[in-house]
Amino acid sequence: RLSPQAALPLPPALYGPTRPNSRGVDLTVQTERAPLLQAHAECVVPTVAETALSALPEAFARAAQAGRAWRDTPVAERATVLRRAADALEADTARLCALLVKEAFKTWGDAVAEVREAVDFLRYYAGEAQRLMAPIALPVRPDGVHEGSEGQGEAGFGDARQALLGVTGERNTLRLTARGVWVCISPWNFPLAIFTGQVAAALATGNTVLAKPAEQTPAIAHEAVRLLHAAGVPEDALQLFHGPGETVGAALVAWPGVAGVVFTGSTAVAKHIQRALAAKEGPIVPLIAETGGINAMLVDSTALPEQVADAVVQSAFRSAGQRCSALRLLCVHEAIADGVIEMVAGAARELVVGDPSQLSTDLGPVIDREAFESLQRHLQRLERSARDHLPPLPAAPPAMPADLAPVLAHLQAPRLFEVASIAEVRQEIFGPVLQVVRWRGDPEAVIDQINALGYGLTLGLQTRIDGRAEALAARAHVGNVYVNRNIIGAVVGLQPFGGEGLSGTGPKAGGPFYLQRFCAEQTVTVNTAAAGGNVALLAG
Ligand code: UN1
Repeated sequence: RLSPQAALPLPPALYGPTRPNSRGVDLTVQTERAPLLQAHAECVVPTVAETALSALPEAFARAAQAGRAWRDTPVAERATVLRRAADALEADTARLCALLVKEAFKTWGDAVAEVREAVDFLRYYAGEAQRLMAPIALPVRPDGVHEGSEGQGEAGFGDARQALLGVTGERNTLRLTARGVWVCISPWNFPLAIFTGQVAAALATGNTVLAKPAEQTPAIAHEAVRLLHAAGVPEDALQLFHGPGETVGAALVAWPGVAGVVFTGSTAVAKHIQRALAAKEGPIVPLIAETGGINAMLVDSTALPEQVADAVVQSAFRSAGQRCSALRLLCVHEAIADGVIEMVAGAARELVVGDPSQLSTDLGPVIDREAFESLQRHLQRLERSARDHLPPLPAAPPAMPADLAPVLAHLQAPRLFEVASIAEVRQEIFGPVLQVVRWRGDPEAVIDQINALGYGLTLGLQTRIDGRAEALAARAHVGNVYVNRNIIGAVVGLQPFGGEGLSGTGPKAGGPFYLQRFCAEQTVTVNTAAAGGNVALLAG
C-alpha cells in the first residue's frame, strides 16, 4: 500500500543547505500537511497562451545575443544564480506542489518528491558546472615535437632550431565552452523536475535556452521560469514557448541557429527530432533524448515475495504508471509465481484511486483524455489476448465534486495481465497496467529476451543468490539496474538516470557526464619554446 504518510517524509537535502520555508517548516525532514492544503485552496491554475510562431526569429536573436554575456559570466557566478533559484523553489514548495496537484494531477507524495528533485537538479548542476568547466592542464611535451604529428616522436622542422636555442616544449589546455542556444523540450509527467533539470544543465554550462514545456502543463513551467529569472537568469537567456510539439516544437527544432536539442518524451518523437535536425543545412546538431522503456523485473525463486510485491506495486502503479522508469513487465520464476501474482493483485486492490488533492489518494487520473483512450485500447486488446488477474471491480457510483468530474473521468485503476511470452510485449503502455510472464530455466536467457525488446531504461532484479544480480546486470542492456527494491525514483547525483537503445541517447541526467554534452571542447596548444626563444633572441 502506498500510504501518503510513507511518501511525504523526505531524505535530507543532498546538495547544499536547506532552509525552513516561510512558515518555519523544515521541508526536508517532514512536509507538514497544513501548508500544502492551504496552498491548494489558494491555487488557481493560470491559462497560458500559445506562443505565436512569428515571435521566434526575435526570440532566437535575443537568446543568441544574451548568450555572449552569459557565456562570459564566470561559472561560479552562474552557479550562484542557480543555487539562488534552488533556494527559491524550495521556499515555495507548498505552492509549487499545489500547482502540480492541480495542473498535472500529481498526488501530494509525488508532488513533494518532484519539487525536491527540481531543487536537487539546480544544486547538482551548479556544482558540476564548476567542477567541469575549470580548464584542465594536460601533460606538457618536454621534447618540443609539435610540427607534424606523423610518426611517433619524430621531430618537426622547428625542433632543430629550438633545440639550438635551448628552449623546447608546449603547453596544452583543455576547456569546455558553451555551445549556444539550446532548445529544451520537456514532458508533462515530470513537468517541474525534468523541465528544470534540462534548463539548469544548459544554463549552468553558459548556454541560453528556448524551452517548450508539454502543452498539458505550461503553468508549472511558467512558475519555474519566473523563479529562475528572479534569481538572476537574464530574461533573454531563458525564454518560454508554449504550444503543440507539431508546430511550436517543430519550429524551434528547425531553426537554423539551434546549437543543441534536449528532449524527454516518446521514442517516436525523439526519432522525428533526429530526422529534422539531420535534414537541416549547416552544422551537425547534437540531440540528447531520454525516451520510454518496456522496463522489466526479473524475480528468481529465491526472492522474498513480500519484498517483490511491495517493489512491484510501487514501480508499476505509483504515479498511475506514468513514469518512463515504471515497471511494465514482471518476469517471475514459476516456482513462486502464483504467490507473487496473488500478493501483487491483492496489494493493488488496496490502492486508493481518486481525487489527487486528497491526502489519502495513491493514484490520481491519467493526464488527459487522449492518454485515457489510448489506455482503453490497450486494455481491450489485453482483455482479449491475456489472462486478467485484476479485473475492474463493479463501479461504485462516483461521489465527486462537479468541477472535478471531467478530470476524474480519466481515473484508471491498476490492471495486471498474464501473457505467454516476453516477445509478446511490444509496446510501452503508459499507465497503471502491468504484464506478467512466468519463466523457468536459465535467467540469463530471460535477460536476453528482455534485451531483444530493444529498449534499455530500467531493470529490476530480485534474488538472494550471491553474485547473480551482478552477472545479470552485466548482461542486461539497460541504463539503470535496481536490485531487491523498486525501480523508480532515481535520485539526482546518486542514481544518474537514462537509457540506451530505444530508450534514449544518454548521457544520464543527474550524473557526472551529463553537462559535457551541453558543451563544446577546445584544446589550446601553445608552443612555449617559440615565444620564449624569440624573446630570448631579441633580448640577446
Ligand atoms: C520520466 O518518467 O520521464 O526515476 C523520467 C524515475 C524518474 C523518471 C523520470 N527520474 O522514476
